[in-house]
Amino acid sequence: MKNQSVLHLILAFGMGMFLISSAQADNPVIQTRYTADPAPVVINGKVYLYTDHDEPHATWFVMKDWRLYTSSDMVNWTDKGSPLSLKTFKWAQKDAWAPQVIERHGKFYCYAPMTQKGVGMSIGVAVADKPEGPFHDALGHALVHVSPLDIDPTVFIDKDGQAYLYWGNSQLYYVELNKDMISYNQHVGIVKVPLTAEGFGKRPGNNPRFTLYVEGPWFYRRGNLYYMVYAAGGIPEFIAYSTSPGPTGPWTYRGIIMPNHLPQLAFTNHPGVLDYKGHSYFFYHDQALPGGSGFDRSVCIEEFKYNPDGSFPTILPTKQGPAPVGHFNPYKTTPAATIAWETGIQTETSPTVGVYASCNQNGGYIKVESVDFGLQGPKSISARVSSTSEGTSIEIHLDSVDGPLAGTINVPNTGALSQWSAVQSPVSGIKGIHDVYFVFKGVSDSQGINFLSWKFSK
Ligand code: FUB
Repeated sequence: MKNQSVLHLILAFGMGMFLISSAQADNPVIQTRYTADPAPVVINGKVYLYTDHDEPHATWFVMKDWRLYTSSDMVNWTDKGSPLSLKTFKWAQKDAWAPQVIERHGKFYCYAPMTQKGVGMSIGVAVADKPEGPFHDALGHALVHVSPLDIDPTVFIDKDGQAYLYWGNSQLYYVELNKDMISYNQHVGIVKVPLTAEGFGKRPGNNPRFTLYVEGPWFYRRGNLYYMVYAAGGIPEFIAYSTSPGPTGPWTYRGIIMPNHLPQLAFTNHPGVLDYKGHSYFFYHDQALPGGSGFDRSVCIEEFKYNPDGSFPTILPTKQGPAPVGHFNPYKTTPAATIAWETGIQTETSPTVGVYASCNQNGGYIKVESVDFGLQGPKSISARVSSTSEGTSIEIHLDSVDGPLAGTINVPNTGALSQWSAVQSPVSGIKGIHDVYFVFKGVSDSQGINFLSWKFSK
């Protein structure tokens, strides 16, 4: 009897932990794919999160394309597909590694490292008219190549208009980009930053890599202070930073931001830092998704506050990630590939309609967080769906996957998965702010639902 009570207690505690963690599980922020090396940027009031992408079941960095996700609240991320890939660069062989994108004069420049046939890692630049792409190779050859470890470009335009591109593994280089953003000042040339103990921290012992700097630099300015945040180590990497009064140094080592001893972290890490809607965010990657590893990583986000002197606090990885900064508007057409958390969902890209969500797992769901329906709630939902089976549906639940049922979208057999149908269903009992769960029912391996978009109406 006593043993049974203890068992019940353990089970109850375990379930409680499960419910708490599943209700808060918003890191990693992208679950439909393995993503790494986050490069966030604010464009027209929205966060554009560029990432690279680890192929599943990888035992090395197998990376073929770059991905884009957008958000206006830091919790719901819309999959915008792949704006560029190795195919964008004719001279690229493999290794679509850490990118960064910046806007100048209405054009968008993506700096990205990749292995150049017969040469080694080199950094290319692609340009687009829109942040979603398509990007095309601006040069037809690499922008910079100075060493076999030319990776991890970070780009920044200073207040005086001068743009800088820093990069490098085990060495840190920079060039001063010209205003065209696709060439650099040849008089200054490629500058190798002196890696001193004062600037980048000294490794213990007589390590041939003298300083802590490894890779993944993230360069920006805050007030009058320039920051270089980077992966440091050895392995596993931690995230450290240095600051400088000017864009090209001298640098002063300022310490560790994210330590490396936590099991959910991968053996690499890679920072991105962003201010958005009055909050500061730290982007990094871990290996916490199911099947995750050092070669199957996932982008995560933490909110933080700078100390009053501009220094970083220690930032530890969390499962819950940042709180939403603003509420989601359900009365506009929303791509179904807008996800705070999901189970059993894939996102795919169609050349005709763009990115859509699909589900073949009965009970699979998409959670959209902190949706503001207002005091007068909606009466209906319209959606674009496709299916080749009978009897499938998408249930709308509030606040948890088995929370109150607000409506059901019955999905018709549209004849082909590429054949989309607009459907409308009544909803009831919704007002105020809720997490919305789209729960897929009646689906199986052989009968799935494709879900393109949704919109509630009053
Ligand atoms: O993703 C490939 C490499 O791993 C990146 O370029 C490094 O920053 C490390 O994250």
